[in-house]
Amino acid sequence: MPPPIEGGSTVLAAAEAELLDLSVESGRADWVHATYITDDTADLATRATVRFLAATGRWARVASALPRHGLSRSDARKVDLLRTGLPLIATDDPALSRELAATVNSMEATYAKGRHTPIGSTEAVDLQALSRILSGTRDPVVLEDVWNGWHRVGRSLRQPFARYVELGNLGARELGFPDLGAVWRSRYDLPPDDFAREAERLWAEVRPLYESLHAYVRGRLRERYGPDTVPERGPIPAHLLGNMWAQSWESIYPVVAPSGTSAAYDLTRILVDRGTRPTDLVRYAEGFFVSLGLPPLPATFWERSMFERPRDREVVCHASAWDLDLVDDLRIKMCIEITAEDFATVHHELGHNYYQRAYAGQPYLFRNGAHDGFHEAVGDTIALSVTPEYLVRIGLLESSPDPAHDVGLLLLRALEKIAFLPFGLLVDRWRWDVFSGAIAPAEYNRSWWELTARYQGVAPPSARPESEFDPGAKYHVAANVPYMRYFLAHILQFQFHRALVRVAGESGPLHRASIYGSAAVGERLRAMLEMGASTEWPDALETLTGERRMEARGLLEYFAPLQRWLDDQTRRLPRGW
Ligand code: X8Z
Ligand code: ZN
Repeated sequence: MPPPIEGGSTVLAAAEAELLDLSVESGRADWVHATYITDDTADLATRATVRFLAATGRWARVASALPRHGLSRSDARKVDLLRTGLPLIATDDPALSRELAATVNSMEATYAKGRHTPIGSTEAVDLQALSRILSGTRDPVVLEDVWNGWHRVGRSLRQPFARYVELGNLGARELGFPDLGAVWRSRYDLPPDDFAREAERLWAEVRPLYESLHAYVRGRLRERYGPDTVPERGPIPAHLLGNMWAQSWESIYPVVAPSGTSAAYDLTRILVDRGTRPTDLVRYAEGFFVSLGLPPLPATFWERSMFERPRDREVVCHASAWDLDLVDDLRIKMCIEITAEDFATVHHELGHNYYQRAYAGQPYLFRNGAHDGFHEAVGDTIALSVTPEYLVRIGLLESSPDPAHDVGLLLLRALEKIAFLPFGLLVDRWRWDVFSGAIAPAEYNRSWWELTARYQGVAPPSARPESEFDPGAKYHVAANVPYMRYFLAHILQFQFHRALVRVAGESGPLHRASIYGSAAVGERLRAMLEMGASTEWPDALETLTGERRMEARGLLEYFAPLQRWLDDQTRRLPRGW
């Protein structure tokens, strides 16, 4: 037999060198397209994507043919990552590959350019403006109009989406997968079916808490909007939950907050009153990472990032974090608004940047999160430490509110995090079935709302015909970004938080504990981040938490005081839908 180990490593080294180069080229073209959408930038981005995807597919085929038994553990892992590491797989046919990449780019651009003219207005406005109305208005007629108006954007994505599903599956099948959804599920160091069960296991652990929150919120909305608008036992109308996708409900906190348990402070108000600018918001977030002993962001981050929506051109406003040279050309692209929500989101995005920077020393194929849920969880973990005491320490709050207000703070946090869980799960439950063919194009919309009803207990304001395409009104569906990562991150961030506050030597309830300023936490975090995707994720989890399984225990412990309170509040209310 030839010496396969040598051969394997040589092939992989050649693959990594070429792919690093093409990935940087394609990333730069994507950046220009996302921050300046025109037909020309779309074309350039598509060309670069096709080159990169085609090379990845070619190397995946070469590497898959290597004799597996001769590969080191690390090389075998690289072969798996070559096959499954990207959310899109090119087909062997260059024309079809090009069509696939162009379709995804154009769906993302269509989404980014979506506008609606609200009733009573003469100006067509973007998603952010519509979201502001949805979160700040309580007139159900206005809410329904805004909700309907944005969802109309999904309609034009129906045809291209169906084509993208066909083409995406084609590439997946050429690599030996049944469909693209199976590729997405196979990135978790588990057989794909086991992973689907793992997600359901985690959901079952947190579902009772979600049902309590749901029952409570439905009861309060019923008091506000009346029994004709909000049913006693059925699903909650989606347009009343303060968010376009009913995925997190923190903006209706003022509607559902019980008297006497206000959240004790309004971070949005504080930030606005102080004249905070978008870059200041990012500085706060950077300051947190620096307090852990991590280095400040490079000067180029501040020069090259996009922090605000430009007035003169179309951009993709959906927040994202980038590493353009896969070393230290870190950037975020975001249309920052001065709100508590975006305060949390900048922490989220910088979590990506600090992860990217920490694993930059790894070989190309390991420059990634342990799994994608880890990548999404890092910044959120930091944001969980934005406690009242932390805000006092950085001078945003004068004094820490009385612990009697904790139920208010926890309710606010639950509206953000617990409300999200079923949504985080259902988006890819739906896409997995779409890719597998279990859901046919003629059933796209019906099946979407069936899952929404089943998992979230939420319903559209009125019946949605099959001529609509409501999944397309969600960024990640339009832009081909897998979504299960966010569900996992919403569990993991509490597991991380629980472990790290102990490292920081904090005692007391989890929701009051902050890791701010702890060098010991910084060391622990860095050790995990630097591993990138070089080993199976349980190793990374163990490095950070000492545990090898994803567990909802941290989340349940964090919200335990709220769970007791909700159970008490909802004793006489119906549960479920
Ligand atoms: O897309 C994001 C981030 C960018 S990775 C802003 N998130 C999901 C969403 O907005 O739907 C964060 C939470 C869930
Ligand atoms: Zn993210």
